[in-house]
Parts: sequence; structure tokens; C-alpha cells
Amino acid sequence: MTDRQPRYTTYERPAGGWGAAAATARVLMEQSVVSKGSRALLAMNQPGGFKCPSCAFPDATCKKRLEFCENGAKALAHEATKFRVTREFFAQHSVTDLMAQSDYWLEMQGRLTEPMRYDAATDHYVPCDWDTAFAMIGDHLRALDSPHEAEFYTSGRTPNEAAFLYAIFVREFGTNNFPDCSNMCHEPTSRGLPPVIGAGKGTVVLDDFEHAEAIFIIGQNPGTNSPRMMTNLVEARKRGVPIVAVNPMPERALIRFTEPQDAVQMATLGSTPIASEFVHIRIGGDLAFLKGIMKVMFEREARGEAVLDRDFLDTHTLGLDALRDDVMAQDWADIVRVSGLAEAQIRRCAEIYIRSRATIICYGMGLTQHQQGSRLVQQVAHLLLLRGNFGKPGAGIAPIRGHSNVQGDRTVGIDERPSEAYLDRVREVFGFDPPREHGHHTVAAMEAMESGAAKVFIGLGGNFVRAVPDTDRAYAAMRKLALTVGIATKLNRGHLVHGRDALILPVVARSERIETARGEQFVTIEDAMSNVTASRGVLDPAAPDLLPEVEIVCRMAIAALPESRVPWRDYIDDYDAIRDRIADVYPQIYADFSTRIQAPDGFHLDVAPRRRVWLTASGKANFLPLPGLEVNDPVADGAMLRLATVRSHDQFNTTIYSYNDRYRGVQNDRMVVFMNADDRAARGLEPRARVALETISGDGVVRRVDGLTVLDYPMPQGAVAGYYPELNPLLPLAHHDRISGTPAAKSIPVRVVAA
Ligand SMILES: Nc1nc2c(c(=O)[nH]1)N[C@H]1C(S)=C(S)[C@@H](COP(=O)(O)OP(=O)(O)OC[C@H]3O[C@@H](n4cnc5c(=O)[nH]c(N)nc54)[C@H](O)[C@@H]3O)O[C@H]1N2
Ligand SMILES: Nc1nc2c(c(=O)[nH]1)N[C@H]1C(S)=C(S)[C@@H](COP(=O)(O)OP(=O)(O)OC[C@H]3O[C@@H](n4cnc5c(=O)[nH]c(N)nc54)[C@H](O)[C@@H]3O)O[C@H]1N2
Ligand SMILES: [Mo]
Repeated sequence: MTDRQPRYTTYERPAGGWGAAAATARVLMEQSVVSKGSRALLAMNQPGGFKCPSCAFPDATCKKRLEFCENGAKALAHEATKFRVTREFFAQHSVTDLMAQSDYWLEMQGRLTEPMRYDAATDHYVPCDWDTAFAMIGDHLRALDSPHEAEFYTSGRTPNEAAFLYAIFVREFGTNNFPDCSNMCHEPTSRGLPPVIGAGKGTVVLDDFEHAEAIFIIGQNPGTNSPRMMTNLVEARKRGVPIVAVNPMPERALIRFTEPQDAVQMATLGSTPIASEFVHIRIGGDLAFLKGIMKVMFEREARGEAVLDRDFLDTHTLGLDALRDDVMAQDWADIVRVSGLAEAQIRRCAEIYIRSRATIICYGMGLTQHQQGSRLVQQVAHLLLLRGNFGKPGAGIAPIRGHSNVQGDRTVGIDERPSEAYLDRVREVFGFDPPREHGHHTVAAMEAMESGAAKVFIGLGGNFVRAVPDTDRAYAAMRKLALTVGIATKLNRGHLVHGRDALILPVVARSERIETARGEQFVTIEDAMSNVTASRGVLDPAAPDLLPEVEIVCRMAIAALPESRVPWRDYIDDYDAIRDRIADVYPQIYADFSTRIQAPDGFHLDVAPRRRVWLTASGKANFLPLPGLEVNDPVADGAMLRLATVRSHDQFNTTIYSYNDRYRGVQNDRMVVFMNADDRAARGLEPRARVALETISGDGVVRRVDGLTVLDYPMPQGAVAGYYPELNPLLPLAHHDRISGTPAAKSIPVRVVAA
């Protein structure tokens, strides 16, 4: 842990501002990269430079300013770090020793430098040249009884070129087992939206923020997880646009923000209020809130007011009557009880929505990570449809994606349920028959590993065992495997919880140059608003022996598929050739890829609903009402609290930058439970009591996390929050969205037990 004393305070200043500037400087110093890191930051998100490795929020196309934020700087500093994990490091520390270290400590050791293989005789990772590593992977894969015995994980930092080829390699190998980080994240968007609007992506572009007349931000913490979005929110508020923030935690940046890029605000210690309406919702109360707004609209429609966009609804949608019946069947008393909100506030939000001629609704994990996450996302689209908020400037749905290229990876084929159209194109272009049966998503992959059905796990980035639910089961499942492969920039727990054979393969990072036999190459990224741009690293690779992800994928394919007729060797050196194949497989959206990517700002991939074209079975946008008001199974236990696992300001998913969470007033501690003081008192607990949390589940498994400090925090009653990944042992694998398989990490039923 940390040797410093925990401190808990209340943070009352605006978010952003000098605190953000200071944190940027501090992290560059901590990683000993002040001059190298500062130089690299100047190239981040600029034409000719590289795309920020942190979040997926787009950068502005007019380059009038620096395009990075505090948390992008942290990601860059940790990637550009001076520290190295060498063969001497592994000789010094056995895997058992390393397991005793914290995730933070592992991260702070620095960049991986050469391929390593696990040696069971000594319990150490030992050096292993690249040829041997690929031969090992090839041998293991070819020895399987069925290609479905391997799981091919992807995390969303992988660029399009590597992800596309990985998808081709794995399908030629013979399976659609593509668990990925999106399965734990915005899968409810990818699966929930297509039946409603015919596309599994957001429909707004950055420009729309300048034309919006109202913005809703539901279950998302932009000040921490997509800070560049704050610029757009500040600009909108300065124009007088109402912002409705819906969150059980009064996240500081949703209340007040100082734009670090605004010299005047910085100099005058000024700030901008963000939310004009802060909606302090109960965890899982969003369906009730959305239905409340729709109920106001239907009530007023019944009184003859023109609150719906009738022309749009008649021309473009099906199923309005069923939606109206469902919404009108809900009582206000129930809506108020389940949402935890006052009816008057819901009516005010409805009024904001009705007055606005163009509304954007942004959302994040607070909406997707519930047992009905996909169905809930659909209700957001319904609300937008009611006023024709698709296909006009300033309006649309904005799922704020996580990893910088998670959306792109899906577009280019990382999909356990690929479309027939894609598979047909793959057959045409590459000349082999790809498997048609669906493969494993993350939860299914874990089940296969646990049951012994899976034998090999390859992780193209990420930290699978720390990201998935049921940590203890995940560790046990991983340890049963014959081979685990971690393709990574940094050492993480996933490399220490491994199979009988194990490899760590170090890669060239996003900020670093890729040199091949054909000269310098660049990769491409698709952001959360479907803009595709080039990314060219500017730094020297952290070590001479690193390989680009594209080369690793190609050489795994060569080793596993000696008979393949795909020209893997050519792709190693020539990324334009890969882009040409992407254009061949996706002619509608990626035609002329190699030419269009030359534009300094890249290009936008078509999203049909922006044109009011609905690629659904009915050819229209469909209302698909979700009966009732709850998005999680009821739990008959009066002592139950709903736990949301969230990110601190100083982490990127499983990567812990520090033990602080500035805006929530926590220093030097991550083992905390944010709780309403009344809920605490009702349990007979003193302030800052030490407790354990235990999951309430029907499967007889005891899931418990000890050593947690209860912090009084303005949470709604019955709702608590704590940090991911420390609390993942509490999240049952079976507790996931039925449609998408996304773990319901924002709504774990728990009870407090004595420490
Ligand atoms: N610096 C940094 N940036 C990141 C990441 C990171 O870890 N660090 N992670 C990246 C990734 S992969 C992702 S997916 C995104 C995640 O970005 P976010 O979606 O912002 O992630 P979270 O912190 O998990 O949760 C978001 C919010 O949901 C709220 N919430 C919890 N339960 C509910 C609920 O029932 N209803 C509502 N309305 N709100 C609720 C929480 O209070 C929290 O403010 O960020 C990406 N960007
Ligand atoms: N309880 C709970 N669980 C959750 C969540 C939650 O909110 N609550 N959130 C879920 C979400 S939204 C997500 S997206 C997942 C995240 O799951 P993952 O994507 O699997 O996890 P990360 O922590 O982002 O992965 C970090 C590792 O990626 C590697 N890496 C970094 N950069 C690169 C690169 O450029 N190339 C390669 N090859 N490797 C690289 C580094 O080795 C680093 O240790 O976790 C999910 N799990
Ligand atoms: Mo994510």
C-alpha cells in the first residue's frame, strides 16, 4: 500500500484549474520525464503527432490550443517513464514475490523491455527471444483439439491496423472467441442501440456541442474520465445552455470547473458552474428518471401541447403507442421512490428538455453497468426520438467511450458476434471461410477458462484478471490454462496470474515511433465520435527489443497458421497495405482509406442515424419499452446497499497512478466506502469505521472485502460507492446485463459486516 497516512477532507474548490496544472507537472517529475514528456505533450493530438493513449473523447479539429488534459498527461508520463523492467528485475523477483506487491508498485516499475517466458522450475520470468516466443504460441495453438479452446482478448488501446489483422488471424485460425474490454464497458451501447436506431455508436460529433440547446450527462464523470469534454461543457454553459447532470455522486467537475486552458480564468481564479440541474439520483434509478421525463411529455401531449416532434415520429419511428402505454402506466409515487428524486425536479428537467430544440445526451458507465444496461440505453434513445433529436445539428446520443480505440477495434472486427456481411467480405478478400458460430465475450471466456474448456489465453493489451468480476475465481481460472500471453507495455497482475506456460511480450507504445523495413509507419484510431485519425509516435521506443503490435499479431499468425495464404509478412512492414484491406472489407465506410487518412484531421465514418437513415429490420427507429422501473433484480434484504464501483481521479482502469482522489477529498487510501451518514448511523457505525462488505447473492459463494473505511459522503440513501478494481471480488460473474453480458459493476447488492 502506501506508507503515508490517509487523509479525508471535503474538496470545495472548482475542479480543473491550478490543481490540474500542478498534477500535470507532478506526474512528469515522478516519472522523471519533465523535458521528454513536455515535448511529447506538445505533439499529442496535433496533426503529425500521436493520439492521446488515455480516453476516447475526440479532440477539436481547429488546433488553436494544446489538446491535452491532466489525465492525458498522466497516461503519457507513465508511458514515457524513465523506469524500466529488465531481465535483472525479473531475476531479482520471483513471481511469488511480485504477487505480494500492489498493482501500484507493479505499475511504477516502468516499461517492459524484452520478451520473457515463465520458468516453472525457478518461479521466475526469464528472457526468451522473439522467435522462441512465437514458436511457443504456434505450438500451443496448433496442439488444441479445437480452435474454440483459445480466448483472444483485446483491450481498447490497440490501434485499428493491429486489431483488424488480429480479427483476421483469429478467424482464419477458426474461432470468434473475442472477449474484449468493451464487453465490460459500452457493450450495452453496441448491442442495445442497433434494434432502436440501427447503429451501435454515438450519433453526435464535437461540432454538435456548439449547437446544442441542452446537454444531459448521465452516469458519467467527465472531469476525471474524459477531461477534454470539460472544454465543450464550459463553452456550452458560457452560451447559457442548460446542463443536466444525473449522478449519485456530486462529482466536483459536474458542479464547478476552471478551464486550465483559459488564461483569464486561471489568472483570476475564476470558474464556470457546470450543471444547471444536478440530479442526485439513486443508483439504478435512471429508468425511473427517464420515464418520469417521458411521462411529463405524454401528459402534456394529452393536454394538447405540441411537446413531441410529430412529423419526425410519423415519418421515422414505430411503436410510439406501446411506449406511451408503458410510460403512462407508471405512478408518480413509484417514479419518485425508485429514482430517489423529487417529482418537481423531474418536471424541471422535462421542461429543459422540452424547451430545447436540439439536445445531446451523454452517458457513461453509470448507465451501462446494470443488469438491464442495454435496455436502459435504449430508453435514452427513446427520449431523444420523442423530439426528433437525431439527424439535426446539436442533437443526438453520445455514449462516451472508454479506451482511446475501443470503438475502432469493434468497427474493424473485434466482435464475438460478427455480422454475416462482415464474414462474407472476409471470405471474399482473404479467401478462407471464417467461422460463423458466435464466440465468447468476456463473461463467457471466463466461464470457459473456469470449466477447463479454454486452454490458451492471449491478451492483446489490458489486464483481464483485474478487470473482470469475481477476482478470486478469475485468478483460479487463469491458473488452469496451458498458456497465457500478455502483450503489453507495462507489467501488471495479469502477467503474474498465469498458465503453466506464460509469455510477456513488450510492445512499442502509442507515443513511440514505429520503424519497419519500409520506413516509418503510422497507425489509426477511431474516437468515440467516429472520427478516424492518424497517430504517429514521436518518442524513441522504450527499449530496442520492443515490437509493434502489428508485427506481433502477424508473427503469431505465421506461427499458428503455416499454411496461410494471407501475406502476413508484407503487413509487418507496410501499414498502408493493411489499410487497403480494411477498405476492401468495409467498402461503405472505409473506401479510399489510405488517401482519406492523409487529411490532417482524418475523416468521419458514416453513422446512418445522422442522416435519419435507420438500418433496423423495420427500416425505422423502433420504440422498445422496458416495463417497470427497476434495472436490477430486486433484493429482499432490508440491510442491502447498492454498490457502484467507480474510478478515482488518479487511475486509468487497473493502472493506479496514485492513492489520491483529489475531487472526492481522499488522500493515500483506496480502500474506502462512500456512504450517506444516515445509512452509516443506521448501521450503528462511527464515522470512519472500519468495515467489510459482503455481496448478497443467491449462489452460496461468500464474496467479501475487508479493511474498508466508511467515509461520510453525500450519497443518496441506500447507495454506496468504492473503487474498482479493489472491489471486484464483490462482483459476481453472473451479475451482468442479460443482452450484452456487461458486468453490472455499478449495482452490486452488498451488506456491511463487522470488520
Ligand atoms: N483518467 C481516466 N480516464 C478514463 C478511465 C480511467 O480509468 N481514468 N477509464 C476509461 C474507460 S475504459 C471508461 S469506460 C471511461 C469511464 O468513464 P465513466 O463512465 O465516467 O466511469 P466511472 O467512474 O466508472 O463511472 C461514472 C459515473 O457513474 C456514476 N454512477 C454510478 N452508478 C450510477 C447510476 O446508477 N446512475 C447514474 N446516473 N450514475 C451512476 C458514478 O458516480 C460515476 O460518476 O473512462 C475512460 N477514461
Ligand atoms: N468493478 C468494475 N470492473 C470494471 C469496470 C468498472 O467500472 N468496475 N470497468 C470496466 C471497463 S469500462 C473496462 S474498459 C475494463 C478495462 O479492462 P482492460 O482494458 O483489460 O484494463 P486496463 O487497465 O485498461 O489495461 C491496462 C494494461 O494495458 C497495457 N497497455 C497499455 N497500453 C498499451 C498499449 O499501447 N498496447 C498494449 N498491447 N498494451 C498496453 C498495460 O500493460 C496495462 O497494464 O475494466 C472493466 N472492469
Ligand atoms: Mo471502459
